[in-house]
Amino acid sequence: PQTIFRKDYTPPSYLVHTVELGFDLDPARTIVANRVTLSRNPASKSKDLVLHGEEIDLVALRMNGKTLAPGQYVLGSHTLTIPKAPAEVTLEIETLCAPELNTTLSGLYVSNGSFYTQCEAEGFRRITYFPDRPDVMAKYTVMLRADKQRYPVLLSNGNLLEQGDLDGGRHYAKWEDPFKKPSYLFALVAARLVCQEETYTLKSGREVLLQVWVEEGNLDKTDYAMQSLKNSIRWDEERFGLELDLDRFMIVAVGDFNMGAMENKGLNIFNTKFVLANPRVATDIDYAGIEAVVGHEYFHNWTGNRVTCRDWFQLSLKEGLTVFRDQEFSADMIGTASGRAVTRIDQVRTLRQAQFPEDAGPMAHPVRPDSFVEINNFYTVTVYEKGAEVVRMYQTLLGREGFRKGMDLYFQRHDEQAVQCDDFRAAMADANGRDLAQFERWYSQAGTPVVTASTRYDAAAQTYDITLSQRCPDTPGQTGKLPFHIPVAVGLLGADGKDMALALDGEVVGATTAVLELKEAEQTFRFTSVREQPVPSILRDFSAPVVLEYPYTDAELLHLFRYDSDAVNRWEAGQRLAMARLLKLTAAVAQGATLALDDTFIAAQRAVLVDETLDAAFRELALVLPSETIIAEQMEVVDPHAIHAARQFMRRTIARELAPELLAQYQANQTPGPYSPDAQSAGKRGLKNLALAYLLIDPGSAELKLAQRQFEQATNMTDRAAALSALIHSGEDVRASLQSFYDDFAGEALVVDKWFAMQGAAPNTDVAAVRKLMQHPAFTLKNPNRARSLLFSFCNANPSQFHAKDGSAYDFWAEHVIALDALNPQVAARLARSMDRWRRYAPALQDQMRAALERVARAAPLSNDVMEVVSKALA
Ligand code: HT7
Ligand code: ZN
Repeated sequence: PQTIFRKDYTPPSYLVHTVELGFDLDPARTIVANRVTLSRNPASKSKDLVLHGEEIDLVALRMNGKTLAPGQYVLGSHTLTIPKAPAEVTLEIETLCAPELNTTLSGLYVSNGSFYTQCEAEGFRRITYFPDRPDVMAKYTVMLRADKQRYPVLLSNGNLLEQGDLDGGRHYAKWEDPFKKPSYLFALVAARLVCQEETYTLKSGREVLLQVWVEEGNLDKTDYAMQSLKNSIRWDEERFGLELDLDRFMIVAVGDFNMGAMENKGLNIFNTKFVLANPRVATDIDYAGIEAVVGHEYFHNWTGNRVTCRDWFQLSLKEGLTVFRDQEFSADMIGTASGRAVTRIDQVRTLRQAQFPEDAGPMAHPVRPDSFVEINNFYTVTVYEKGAEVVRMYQTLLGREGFRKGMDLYFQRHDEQAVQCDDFRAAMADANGRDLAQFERWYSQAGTPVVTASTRYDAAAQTYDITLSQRCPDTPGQTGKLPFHIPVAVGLLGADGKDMALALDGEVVGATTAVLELKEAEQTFRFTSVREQPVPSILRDFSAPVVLEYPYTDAELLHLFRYDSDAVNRWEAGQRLAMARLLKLTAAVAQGATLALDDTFIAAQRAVLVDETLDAAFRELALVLPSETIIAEQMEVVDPHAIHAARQFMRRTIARELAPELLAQYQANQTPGPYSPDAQSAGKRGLKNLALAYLLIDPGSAELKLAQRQFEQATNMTDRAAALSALIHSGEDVRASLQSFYDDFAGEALVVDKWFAMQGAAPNTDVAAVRKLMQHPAFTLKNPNRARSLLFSFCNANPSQFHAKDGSAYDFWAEHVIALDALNPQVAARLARSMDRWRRYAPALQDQMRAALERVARAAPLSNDVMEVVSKALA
């Protein structure tokens, strides 16, 4: 396969002005007529007009009114080229495709008998021949024709111009999008759907129509998505002064979808998982996900659609920025400072769980990658989540107002343009009169920087020096990294636990947190007028996506865990206390030594658990131990079985020592009355269900009864699923409960996904049990949500079974990467990533993992998607 390099970018040879698309929709044989006007791009040297096309049959091709003979164009396997085309061109292209055979879910496909599209990144070329690249922006008009009975709803981007009946039981709808857009934002839906709709008044007084389209039977699950959409519209007006630019905004839910959702202009298409919710079927986490994803796709309307990417290497320009915006939106929706902190802690956990490992593995890449084989492999936690951290650092460095000025300038300069990450950085710098040249390295250098701190208190001079140094590990293709520009937020705690007033080199800071700007390999910062030896709280609010090394003593960590006013670092102190012990326990398991946990740690956990001044949500987070994946990242040689045993020992000890307090919290955090997904109630349920999970680690009959009662009497899915999960993890025979859960929810696909996922992730589910579950009539590899629910949860969330010593789960993985690849390469390539960290495992496991990777690499045919992942893993 061919590698594409960022440095090889050349402007398109032709620019497109208008696109008129006509669809005669038929599952087996859809005819697409495409009339497109283009002119030669003065910025290009080439006169060859190159169009992309894949898996489509060319039926007719006319240029400026004349049919082109085969000698006048070159039809390659993925391109159609018209050499030396005239300066002004009108092309008329007719093609055929077979949506019902399209299992890749890219391009035009059929899901549950209806038509949907997915064009990002390169799906439009599976619909028609076109210069399918994001820097070609054009105005689209779309005519849809289809059988009226089977497809009563015909939707596309923008505004509905007209609709009516045709002969033969068919009907049509004509849509026009008033804005220029790249082809990846094109969408159509032809389906049997119903909608919840509302007229909404923007701050300017303009009225817009909002619609949420779902399959019949799901109209009782659209309220939260609609409310989230309205909240998103209002938030973007208030926080960024950005107004919805269309008269109509539609969300459509589809059951077969490769990712979370897609921001097509005016016609967002969503995975049902991020639309459908009512208390019976959706958990608190589902509700939070819906709010975040609805916000995310809506915010793309400006960050992504109005201003888009010049090329796919710039993906984080829209994705990092839009994730940051959705994170801020969710935090603002909670409203309280402690609620914001809880959302921030969740973001840090995601980074450590998924992004740090990616940044240290064979697929490591900069936020703005330099090369790729398959762009779909680069919709990654690095581009999204680390990209969001990079955007957040602008706000940390420039303040909220400075950040807003930068955003305003960005839109002023680049509206309706396709631009680069550098343009965003320039807007931030220019709007604030700042030099952000060094900040560029966050986009160009992969790897997680390590910041090491050391401190020195001089009692006589009343100074406190913090020396920060930085280094960044080598990553594939990148060695010898240069220093980053890192904002390090620092506070100093006194012996009374209070924040000290801060002065830096004699200058009063005016806040109890100072943002130190680390730009050199090593720098010392001097706090003055420091009257006592402080405990430093470094990297407050996780001010940069780095690993912080500081030789904290237990006493210092306990102090921070008890007092830090920065909730993120308060939580972090608890995680450090736990991690140090988990690593020792893991070593002890491996050596067969006796395991023990100190009373100090238990006492600290107890203190947080019962501290009623803290939000329940924070207490829950503080009590969740670092995951097995995060522990593994701390080890030179990973022994998944020792990690599992050590963590289980710690959980069991906490459960035993804190049993009365856990039971009391279980009872105190009940949420009687009608279900509400608000943060406070969700936090209480979270803490209560964490307590339940602990109580069920070594359950007696009383605990089992408690869980069984919650399972049977729950009035919402959060509590029901939590009870079932606790029962599964208890190791008791829960077949009857599993069956009754399935029987109750067999008609709810998203709940059946949960049912598979819970079993896939349970430490007593081995590969044989997974194979058996795959025989269940409800299981299919064809539906990505279902495949993810069982296979991904087993391969990614069940490390002690996935790394079974006989290697049987690795064989299972190889078999299913290959099987999935034949259906859906994007989903297969995601599963292939489960082996990324294989070189860190003990030799016996490594050998078997390599063999499994080689088996996949040898398989033929193999998609570019999977080939890129496994060959980079083996390189
Ligand atoms: N921008 C969207 C990306 C997306 C996507 C990419 C590749 C293949 C399928 C896809 N579905 C959606 C989603 C987003 O970030 O908003
Ligand atoms: Zn996005």
